[in-house]
Amino acid sequence: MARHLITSAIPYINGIKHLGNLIGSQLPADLFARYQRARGHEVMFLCATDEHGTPAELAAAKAGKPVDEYCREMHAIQSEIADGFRLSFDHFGRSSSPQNHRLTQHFAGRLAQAGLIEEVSEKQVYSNADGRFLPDRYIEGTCPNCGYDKARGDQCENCTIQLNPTDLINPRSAVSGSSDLEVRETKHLHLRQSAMKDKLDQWIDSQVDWPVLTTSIAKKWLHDGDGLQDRGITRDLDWGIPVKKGDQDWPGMEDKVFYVWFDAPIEYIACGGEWAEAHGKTDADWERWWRTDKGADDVRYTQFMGKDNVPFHTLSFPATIMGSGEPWKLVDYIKSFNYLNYDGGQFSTSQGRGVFMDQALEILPADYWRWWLLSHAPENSDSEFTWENFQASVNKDLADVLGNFVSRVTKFCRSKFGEEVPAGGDYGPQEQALIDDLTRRIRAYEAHMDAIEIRKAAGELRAIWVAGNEYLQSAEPWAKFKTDPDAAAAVVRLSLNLIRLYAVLSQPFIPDAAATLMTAMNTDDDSWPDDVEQALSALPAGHGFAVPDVLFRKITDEEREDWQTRFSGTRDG
Ligand code: B3M
Ligand code: ZN
Repeated sequence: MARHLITSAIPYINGIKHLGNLIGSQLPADLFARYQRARGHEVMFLCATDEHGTPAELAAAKAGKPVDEYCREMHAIQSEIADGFRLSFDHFGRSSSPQNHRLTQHFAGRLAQAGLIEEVSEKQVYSNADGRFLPDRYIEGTCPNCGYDKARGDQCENCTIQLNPTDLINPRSAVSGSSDLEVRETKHLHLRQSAMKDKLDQWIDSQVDWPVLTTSIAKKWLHDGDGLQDRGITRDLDWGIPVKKGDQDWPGMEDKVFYVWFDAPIEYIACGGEWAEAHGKTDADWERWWRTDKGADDVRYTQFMGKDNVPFHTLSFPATIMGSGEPWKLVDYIKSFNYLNYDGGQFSTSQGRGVFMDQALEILPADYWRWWLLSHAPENSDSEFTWENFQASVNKDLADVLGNFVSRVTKFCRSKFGEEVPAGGDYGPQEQALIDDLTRRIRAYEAHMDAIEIRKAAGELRAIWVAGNEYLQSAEPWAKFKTDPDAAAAVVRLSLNLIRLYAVLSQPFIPDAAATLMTAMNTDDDSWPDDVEQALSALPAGHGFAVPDVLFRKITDEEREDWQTRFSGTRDG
């Protein structure tokens, strides 16, 4: 039994995520976690909400709520939606947890001891009226480029030009509106990533099996321009993890918090501690996943994320871990994704464009979305969601192929033999050919799943469903029944067993349908088909079953048009 530690990029707290976010990390991570569990391996699957930084503060202000209350509520909402999509996290934590506060401060202390943190004096805008330094995006003014009067200190949203706060004409505080601003000196902490450049470079080079998307992004950041830059890891915000060295105060850092991207990946580890606390476990129980001196040396750690998150996971976070000089588990494999586009444009949270996770579940059950998203995962290039394609895939793959097979077999059996697996007849050459074909295909499916080649795995699973349909079509139990009922019984017995096999193989993709099939087949034998012939006799003659309700319904043209219109604009808030 192998041990798999799996993390998904942790979604920002500011609002409900769209389907592009879902397929960019959480859903593929769930597929992999479910698959490894189904193969009998031990899995620790962790995710959390990313609760710090300006987006959280701004979203809370917009909602008119204190930021801690806003985060608590949004965490509960995101957690419920994750359940709705059947994301099988062992724990869905929060980056604002006490565990993450302690661990983030601990790492900062270790990095400081190792000489990897530098205090840098910077000039920054201070607001007298607010009594605080303002982060760049908390300063508003007129854009020097296009004249837009609500440009932010980091960027003008109107013409997209990158700005410095001092570029703005008539700058004012976005917090209070006050224009009583001045530039003052203040100290910030920088993580000396440049000092670790060679070590990181070697480490990336040793990852021979990583996807090109992952390594090419890391290499670009290591070598392009002036190479790997040191990174500011502190911010002037109220909400966040106070800057300390372990449990010691850090002189000069009293009003500052850590930068969100410093503490967010550390939450992967802290989440293990939250899991232990939530389940009445000990520190040793989570440390055996995360510390190579405490049992994690035989753990395989896989991370899932969108491509924009790759630099932080290939460089900054490993720099934090390596720099600490402590035996924390480093990632073994990073699976990264391109973007999913929406109907001729981009999904956008800020513009409310596309389909959001809560809306998706309002119109169709999770499995419909899971199947489409996973079978169209943006692995090798960006991919696009269109309603036509969604309708076609669901109707064909799920309803016509899988659903139809289940319905035909169970109904035919009920009408001719009753609701139990029929006895009589032996498997002949046609059955043997099917078993051989399925054996080859299942081995290929496993190989794709092990390699996290999601589209290929989905394609193979679809082919496995098709093989059953083709077998049934050519074995013709309905014709055989008239002349040789025993031969028909053998076909039906094999086909009912195929339904159980399909449930086991399909569970990582479509868990609810798989559960429905297992219940209908009246079995909890979910053992993996290492031996296909054996797997196809798991349900013996005389074993009772029930005809399930329609497994997948078809999406009608009216529905498709209706949804197309409903989701063509933008969502408010
Ligand atoms: N919250 C960005 C994102 O959701 C960020 C990921 C953090 S992973 C440590 O895409
Ligand atoms: Zn502008």
